[in-house]
Amino acid sequence: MGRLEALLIVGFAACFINAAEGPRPRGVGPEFARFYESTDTFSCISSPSIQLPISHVNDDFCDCPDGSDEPGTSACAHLSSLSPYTVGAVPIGDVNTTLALPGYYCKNKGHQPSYVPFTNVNDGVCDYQLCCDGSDEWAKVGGIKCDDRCKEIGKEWRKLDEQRQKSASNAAKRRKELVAQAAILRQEVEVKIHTLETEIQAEEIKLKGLEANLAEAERQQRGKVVKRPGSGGKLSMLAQLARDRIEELREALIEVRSQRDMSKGRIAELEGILTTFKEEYNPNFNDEGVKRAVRGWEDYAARDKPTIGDEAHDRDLDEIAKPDSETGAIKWNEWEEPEESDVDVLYKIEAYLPAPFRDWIDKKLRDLRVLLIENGVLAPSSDVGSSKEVEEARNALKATEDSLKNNRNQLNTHKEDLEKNYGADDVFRALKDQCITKDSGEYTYELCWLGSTKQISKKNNGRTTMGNFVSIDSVTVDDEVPPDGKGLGSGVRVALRYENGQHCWNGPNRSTLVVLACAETDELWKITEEEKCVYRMEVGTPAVCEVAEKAQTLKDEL
Ligand code: MAN
Repeated sequence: MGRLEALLIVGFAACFINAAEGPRPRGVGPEFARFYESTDTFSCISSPSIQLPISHVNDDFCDCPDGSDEPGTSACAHLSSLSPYTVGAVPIGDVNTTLALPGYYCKNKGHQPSYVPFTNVNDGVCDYQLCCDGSDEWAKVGGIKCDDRCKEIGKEWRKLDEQRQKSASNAAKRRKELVAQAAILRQEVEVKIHTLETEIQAEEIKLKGLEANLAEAERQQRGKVVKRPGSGGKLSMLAQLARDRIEELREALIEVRSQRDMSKGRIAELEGILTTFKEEYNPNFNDEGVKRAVRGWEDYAARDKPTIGDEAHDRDLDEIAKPDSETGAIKWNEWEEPEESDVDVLYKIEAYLPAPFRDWIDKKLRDLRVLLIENGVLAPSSDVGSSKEVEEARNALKATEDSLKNNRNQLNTHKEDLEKNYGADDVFRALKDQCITKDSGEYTYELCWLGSTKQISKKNNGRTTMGNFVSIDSVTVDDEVPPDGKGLGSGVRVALRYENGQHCWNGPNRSTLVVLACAETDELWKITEEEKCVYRMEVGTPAVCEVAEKAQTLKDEL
């Protein structure tokens, strides 16, 4: 709208005062009313030394360097950073030329009051979004008439606002639950650390004992008299020898019997052949060799035949060939004495001593032998390490060492975990490893909290890692929030960085920036591939609700 034209329309009348709101000129919000109280002069807000007659307020001519004399017109709109003709923020000497007012104040009765940029005042367009009462077009430039729609807009807004508030309160409640869950999980880690520390302490003490045990067992082993493994006293040795010998004979008997049976069969076969031969040969044929053979056979057949293995004899042999363990003929175990001590072998004096004294002597003699070996007087036993005691001591030590190592590793892992950044109030601890998904195009996208992001092909189910969680960060965004509220809005937002995903052909390793905004439930709203293999996920979650509020408050304070 032309400046002169506006001047004509506005005239002095533009200075109309809204009686219901108290005496303040058009376009002035209540928080600035005090600057406009005088009825004769007006002092520019940022430069009070510049004083104007009251008639200059809203006369559609920009007098004050900060535009404060034109709260209800667009005369000073050129000072706004939104204006293409901005001269604002350009200091003229000491004078501040930044707009002193946030905009044109729309009272919006029945809805929320708000400020409209000065550039929008009397521009011939109804700005119902900010000025539902239509007062921004009070001059009716070009015949435009903006009806007051605050009643309906306010009603709709209140309905939505109620939903928003309900949703925000649910989200805040959910966040509280997450924080409480996270606190329990943290406590569990702390308890684990405490338990592990106690276990480790006990194991360290135990280890020292076991090391000493092993050293002593090895020391004793070095001092042992070397004996044939398994040997005991003389009687025991004799029993062992007899047992072995009998076993040898038993096996030989079975073998001889089997050979006898075979020979018996062959003799019967041969006798059958010769019997037939004698019956069938031709005596008229004068063959001296044949006649001699027949005579020999007749002599053989006439002799008393020895009995080779009649049934009774065979039964006896069967009995004899049975092992002692089966027949119980000799109970060898009863003849085998427990292993004798080294002292038994060295000296037999203990046989005459009472048991406790004998043990004492035994120990002393062992110690003496060890001492002699350690001082090079006696040669050590060559089979150190083979005794049951050493083996057991070594196994016990190894088991405790392994357990200690494992416990120390676990302790470190838990301690590191407590140091990790899980976001404000540790909240992401409660979400860790949970995943959410969204279908988009040819893929299903997956976000696992503090885990990885993935692209899953709908065609072949192939999974491509788009990044592994690295850090919690924050980014500044400036997005419109869609009517369903599933958008980032504007301000500082918590962001999770996922890097080092699968390598992209002819490109970088895949990475994802996950930007979070407050929502009632965890939901993947939008996935974009900003550059080749560089992804961005916009995600709603209650986990950041208070954080969003805090960030916003901080921003406002700044
Ligand atoms: C796959 C997907 C895409 C990516 C290309 C790069 O098709 O991971 O997101 O752009 O590989 O070759």
